Amino acid sequence: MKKILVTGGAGFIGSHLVRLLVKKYPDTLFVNLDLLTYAGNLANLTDIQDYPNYEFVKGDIVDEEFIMATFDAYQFDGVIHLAAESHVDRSIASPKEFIMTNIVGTVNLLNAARFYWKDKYEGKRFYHVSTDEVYGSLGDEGKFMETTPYDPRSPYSASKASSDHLVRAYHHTYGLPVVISNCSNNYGPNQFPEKLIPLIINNIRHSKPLPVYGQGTNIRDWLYVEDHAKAIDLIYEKGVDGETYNIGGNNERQNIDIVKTLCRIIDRQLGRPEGESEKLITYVKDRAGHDLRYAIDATKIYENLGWQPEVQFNDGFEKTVAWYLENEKWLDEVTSGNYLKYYEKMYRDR
Ligand code: NAD
Ligand code: TDX
Repeated sequence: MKKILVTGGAGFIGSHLVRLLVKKYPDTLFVNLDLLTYAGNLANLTDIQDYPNYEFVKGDIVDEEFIMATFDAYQFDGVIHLAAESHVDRSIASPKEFIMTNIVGTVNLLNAARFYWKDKYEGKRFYHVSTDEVYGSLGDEGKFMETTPYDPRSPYSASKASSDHLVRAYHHTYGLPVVISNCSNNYGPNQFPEKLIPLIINNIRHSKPLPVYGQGTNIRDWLYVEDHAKAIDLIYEKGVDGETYNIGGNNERQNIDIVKTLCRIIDRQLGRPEGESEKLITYVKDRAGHDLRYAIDATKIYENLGWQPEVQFNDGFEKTVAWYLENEKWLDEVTSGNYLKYYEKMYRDR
């Protein structure tokens, strides 16, 4: 049986990807290796936990011995690497964990793949799931292409840029068969409510202030998470070794428009008077080094592999809001305990 290691499969994107892969490829074993940090949650995967081609292993990619032992035990044919510290604000407050997990953790996985594949790379593949933030910040014009020079500006994006470079270096130096994708902002169910969209939904639900950084005019290119998972599957199956693919939603929005749209949809879905939630919008101190605009040119993946987003933004947004409102238990569980401390620390003096 073919065996694929997915790291970070209990997180937001990872859980959508693991679900897709486990259901689509019943003859392949998918091993989900995840440390279950604050962002990892096995409740995201209850529907597939008993599938015969799925296993969960709890562990830390920074722990070299553990990674080598896991490769030794399973003899993986491929790796899809998503495990990461993923929140920009946390990277500003505390960069070191980002260096450890995103850089050292990635190197541990690369070394293990190299060691166990012993230069016999037929049928093997190492896939690094990365971000458009490695390209830096755009002005009013232009989009990120695969050829755009790297210009990371936060500790998070610098750590992801660094791991991208290391993945490419292992390809050029040792011939490791790698692919990389750089994706824009994802939204959808199961996203931890430190990120803009679920945080705003949760605050509207509790009629708490809605913190908008700066003027709210920064722009992100939003993609529904299941479209990202489908792109990862396609790149893993059909991408060319050594290549990078940009993935994006062709769907640029200012943050303030995202927040106002959420207010409107939630007021309607909860039967609140129109305009009620918009009163909660509060402009707060800007994020340090806040990138102005991200936008992806996804021509390469469209022309070479035939991928394009399937979910329209309006439909994806309605579905996303409905999911959080229907899954209050999930939201309540992840927003209790340490989350309250995190929120207090990040937003108290803003
Ligand atoms: P997430 O924070 O929701 O999940 C990260 C997962 O990694 C969690 O399950 C966590 O427990 C696990 N993890 C963290 N440290 C670990 C460690 N040391 N060892 C093992 N597991 C560990 O992140 P996400 O939003 O699902 O992002 C997944 C990947 O996609 C990341 O690499 C991120 O950089 C990239 N990405 C995210 C977005 C986005 O919009 N969220 C966009 C582009 C790329
Ligand atoms: O409370 C908030 N208020 C606010 O105005 C938060 C949490 C965010 N924002 C702004 C900052 C950004 O301009 O909203 C925008 C989106 O912020 P995040 O959800 O934190 O995402 P971003 O910083 O754009 O990074 C995301 O996309 C790329 C993911 O977190 C990364 O993991 C991914 O690589």
